[in-house]
Amino acid sequence: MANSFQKTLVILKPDSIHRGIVGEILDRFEQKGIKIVGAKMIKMTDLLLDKHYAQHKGKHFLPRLKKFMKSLPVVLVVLEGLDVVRVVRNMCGPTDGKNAPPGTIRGDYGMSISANIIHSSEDLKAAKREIGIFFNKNEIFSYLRPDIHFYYDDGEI
Ligand code: 3AN
Repeated sequence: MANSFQKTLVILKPDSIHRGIVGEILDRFEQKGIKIVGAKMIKMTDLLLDKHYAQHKGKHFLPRLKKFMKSLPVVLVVLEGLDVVRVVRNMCGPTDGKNAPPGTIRGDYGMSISANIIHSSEDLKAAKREIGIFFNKNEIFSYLRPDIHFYYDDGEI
């Protein structure tokens, strides 16, 4: 596999669980040719959220966001693909569902800035950091999807 294949973290937030759209959202990634290489459901804790949202420390919305993120379990998924950090960010859309274009996950499913369905890592550095918060190395898998050749150009894989 080429070195430019990356991993990113998505978190399906409590509103995804409440609304029963976890499967639909994961289906979008699979249909795009992105591989699921790690997955688990957990209940968030203050410790995990303080690490994950370290860059938002002191922001006015953080206490409410943390309360929301602890309100139900979340589903954590590690995705793998070529340039996948950027591709997944684009698929999720801008933070506020009201401004997110149709066709993006936030644009298609939500109207909120705080309950906005899904988190995805902002860049490669964040992806590595965030995956390390939630996953041990032995919880991330390497396998071949036999259909992968249909999704990429020659020479990319
Ligand atoms: P994104 O998830 O689009 O990268 P960030 O990293 O700026 O957005 O914010 C992290 C999370 O904090 C968002 N997903 C959203 O749930 C929440 N958030 C961000 N800005 C606001 C805001 N102004 N009001 C309420 N919640 C916010």
